[in-house]
Amino acid sequence: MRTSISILFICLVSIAVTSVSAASLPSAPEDKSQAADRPAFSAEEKARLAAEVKAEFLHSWNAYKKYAWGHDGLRPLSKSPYDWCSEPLLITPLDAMDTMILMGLKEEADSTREFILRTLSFDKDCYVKTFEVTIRLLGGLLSNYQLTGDERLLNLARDLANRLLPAFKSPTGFPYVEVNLKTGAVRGTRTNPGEAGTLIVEFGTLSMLTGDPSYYNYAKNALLNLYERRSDIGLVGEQIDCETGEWTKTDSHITACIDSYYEYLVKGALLFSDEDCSVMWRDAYIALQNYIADSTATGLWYGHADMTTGQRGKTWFGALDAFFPAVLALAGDLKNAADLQESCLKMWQRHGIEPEQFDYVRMEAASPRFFLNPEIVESAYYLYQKTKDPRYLEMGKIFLDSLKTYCRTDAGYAELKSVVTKEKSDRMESYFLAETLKYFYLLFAPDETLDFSKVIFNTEAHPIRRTW
Ligand code: DMJ
Repeated sequence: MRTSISILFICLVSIAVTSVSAASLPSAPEDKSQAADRPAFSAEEKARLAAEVKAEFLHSWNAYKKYAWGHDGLRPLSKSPYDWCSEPLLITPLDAMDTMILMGLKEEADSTREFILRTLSFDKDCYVKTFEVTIRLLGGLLSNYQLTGDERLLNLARDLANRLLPAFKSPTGFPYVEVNLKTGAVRGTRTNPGEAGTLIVEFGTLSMLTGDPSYYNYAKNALLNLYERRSDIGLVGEQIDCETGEWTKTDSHITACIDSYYEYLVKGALLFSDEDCSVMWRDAYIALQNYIADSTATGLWYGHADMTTGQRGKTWFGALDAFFPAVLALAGDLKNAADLQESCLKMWQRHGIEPEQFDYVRMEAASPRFFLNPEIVESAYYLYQKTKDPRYLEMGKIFLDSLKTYCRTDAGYAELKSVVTKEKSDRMESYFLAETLKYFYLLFAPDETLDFSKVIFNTEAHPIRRTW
């Protein structure tokens, strides 16, 4: 057994720190890049692009209101709604609400909030994914509570979290994949680091806002237990059983099933000054640089390797993996963040839009679907905030133009079955409004729209302010 980090019961003392500090994270050398050599984007051009994004948000939101109001999401081709369970959980309105606030759509945000508070009850006999509901609904409630001061949102957040807590009652402390919101029954033992390790921003914030440390401790315990089960070379796999604690898939990478576990180590360290998260990130970062990072003739990528042997597996990277430049930038490694973002741009430009999975040796789509993902825009936004290099505004403009060209419909935006053929698929996920368009907007909008240095975004782009 490795040296264990003891579970620190958090001390809910109120400290007068309002900005999020990177002091506790190990940092790599910063690269100031060539920002000074690039032509600046004029304020007018930035304002024009921000207005364009806002118009696209309204186009998509109004389509949701017209064809799917009161439901979880919109099918833009059939102009019909979809729900996650037999009764709607208002996923799209709740996920999209803080984007409206940031875009200055106050009346729309206010009426959406009143509708949610009038309509939404979590007392539903319905199995939900612990991870998805945490990042979209709990994260959305907490950020909207902070943005509006409406205590009813915090009460709803607490009610939801209490209904999710039975998921954590596994022998390992890793949450079951699904939990029934009414009965507390759980199901799904095969979980992964992404789902088990992407909870501390939301549950930790709830602890800080309510004074009840139990939420933080459940999420932290899951992180510590993942760390305990890392391999001798410091990697985690992509599937683990929450009852036995055994790894059931040992492929290691930064894509789906692992991705945001790394993100929340960095964010947990920053948002809560949590030294354990800082240490766990430091060790993870070393292992990632040793075994997952891949410097090739086509650029810097992060591929696959076996968690036990470190042997290189697939040379695949994908749309979801494009969150990693943002994480590297947040953790202080601007050089690798910038290099990886250049690779992401190459992946995007190969087919005119990024695929779900991309073989970076063959430079071809390995899985050609596209789900309107935000990550590549998120990384452009973080890098722009950290460097002010207009290169990232240029990238954002390229991404926005492609999205409008290939995914826009007369009822919102549609996913693609294939980035090669550009055939559309009938779904617009709530994160398109919560994340993709929010990060586009923040990239182009004036810095005063949201002080980047004072918030930590959850993995669904809901900004959390450290008020404790
Ligand atoms: C979002 O729900 C979140 O960003 C999550 O962390 C990963 N997948 C989607 C968007 O691609």
